[in-house]
Amino acid sequence: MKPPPDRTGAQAPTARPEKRSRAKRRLTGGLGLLALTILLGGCNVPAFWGYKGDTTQGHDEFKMYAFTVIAGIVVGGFVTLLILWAVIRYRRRNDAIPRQFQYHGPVEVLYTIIPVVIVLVIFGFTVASENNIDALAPNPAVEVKVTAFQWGWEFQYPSQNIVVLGHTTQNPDLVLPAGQTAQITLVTQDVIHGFYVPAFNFSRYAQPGVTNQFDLTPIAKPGDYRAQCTQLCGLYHALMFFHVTTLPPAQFQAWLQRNSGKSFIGSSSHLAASGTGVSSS
Ligand SMILES: [Cu+2]
Repeated sequence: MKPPPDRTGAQAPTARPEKRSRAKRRLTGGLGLLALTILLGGCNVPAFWGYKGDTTQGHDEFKMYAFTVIAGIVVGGFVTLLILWAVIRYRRRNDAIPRQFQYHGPVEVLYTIIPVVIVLVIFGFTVASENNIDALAPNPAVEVKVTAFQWGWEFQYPSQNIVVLGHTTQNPDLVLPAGQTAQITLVTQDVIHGFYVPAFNFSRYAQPGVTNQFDLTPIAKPGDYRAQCTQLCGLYHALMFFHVTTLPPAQFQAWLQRNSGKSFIGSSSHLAASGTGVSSS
């Protein structure tokens, strides 16, 4: 179909190219400023209502989350600017019909390529983050076998032959060294359970027939964290709590030595004996 004649082209004012280049400069300057703000602010990324996580692995997850939110803000902001620009720049000024056309090849190629590039970049960062989070240290400070069952948890320290067991109303403690890496081997005795420490920003399934291994490197500041099963696993799922207690490395080693070969049920009599002042359950 033949396009209707261009009725606006004849009166293009001479000042327009200059105006356009000024607008372009402003847009480029604005985008540059935005990028600079993000780059400079990179040292202290805002939380965006997310957990930063009290482990190295949790921090990595948080960084990925923050990066994705920032990417969303940049893309959303840019699209909003483009919409506003189009609305204002091409608003109806008179009854003249603007130039009519159906296709704009370069723009269509651009708005296909840019989202694909954005998705690929986010994918790349996701893979890198996952690899960091799932990486297993060759020499962890301690190894713990965690067994989930209906309805409780067993924490076993194979090298020291220590067992901490807890179920329903007797919440057990998972004792870890603060600032050092613990390697967890997670299994289930029956159905699917979820190993979840909210403040660690970390969760893993305990699946029948699957052995999950991961590292947790808590922050150097000792702490006491509430944790729970996140998979509806039967009648007393709601009682499947446990605690994670992180001790300074020297105190942790003392705890290991003192309790070597011992078994505990439920709360932290073994911790109270260590004089850490940590209480649980
Ligand atoms: Cu469970």
